[in-house]
Amino acid sequence: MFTKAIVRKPAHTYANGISTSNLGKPDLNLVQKQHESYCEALIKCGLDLIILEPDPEYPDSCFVEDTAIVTKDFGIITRPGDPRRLGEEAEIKRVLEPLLKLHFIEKPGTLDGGDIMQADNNFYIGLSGRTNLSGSKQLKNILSDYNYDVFSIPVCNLLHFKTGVNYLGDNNLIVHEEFCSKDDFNSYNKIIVDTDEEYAANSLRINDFVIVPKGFPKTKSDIENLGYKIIELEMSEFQKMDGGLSCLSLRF
Ligand code: CIR
Repeated sequence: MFTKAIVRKPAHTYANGISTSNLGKPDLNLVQKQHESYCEALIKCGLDLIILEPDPEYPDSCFVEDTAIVTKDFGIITRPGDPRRLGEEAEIKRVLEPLLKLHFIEKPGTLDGGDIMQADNNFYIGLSGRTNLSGSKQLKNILSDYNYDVFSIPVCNLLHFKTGVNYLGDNNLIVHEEFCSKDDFNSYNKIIVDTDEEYAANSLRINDFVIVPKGFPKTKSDIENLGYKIIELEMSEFQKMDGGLSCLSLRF
């Protein structure tokens, strides 16, 4: 059960962030509205929000998930893998320090929270363009000390591991085709997203709900058929900057 989340409002420099999509420039008014709806959805899921003010120096800083890994007992402050995002983690450290015992990923390690997926007692680390071997080894050492089982998985064609795979709980795993034949995931009930619904692989379970991006009816109904209550959110302005539902919060 999650009780809290950290979110950060999009800055007026948001459109200058990193993007590989060819979906056009984001609309600032709309991104702010979509962020407000996202916050309302988290509240509906039962979370108390810590809402951070925007930081125009870091256009990508609303994607707080990349700056930390949090559990109920401890947090790990990351070292974001794109140099343009290095430094975003300082504010998250400041906020988490009074709440949780903290560990840190150190140089030469790089690691983005978007590459880290927890599934009950297992943690999966995606080795992507953002998360390197040193970052992965450091994280593995920290998590092993807390008795988690830790696995690393190469990420070839996606920005982050969780762009393509997310654990819904109850042994249900939602997967992009890049990961669907991985032996590592054989023990899970896999919901494979269609190629034309890839973005919906980043759907987000929070307590009694699964938040699904709007516009992906097949994935939505597959998740609904598993018995989950659904909240649909318009994510167009985040998708333009390669961001998804999980990226916008740190839940614990
Ligand atoms: C970036 O490229 O870092 C941002 N524009 C998007 C980050 C999305 N974060 C995530 O998937 N965890």
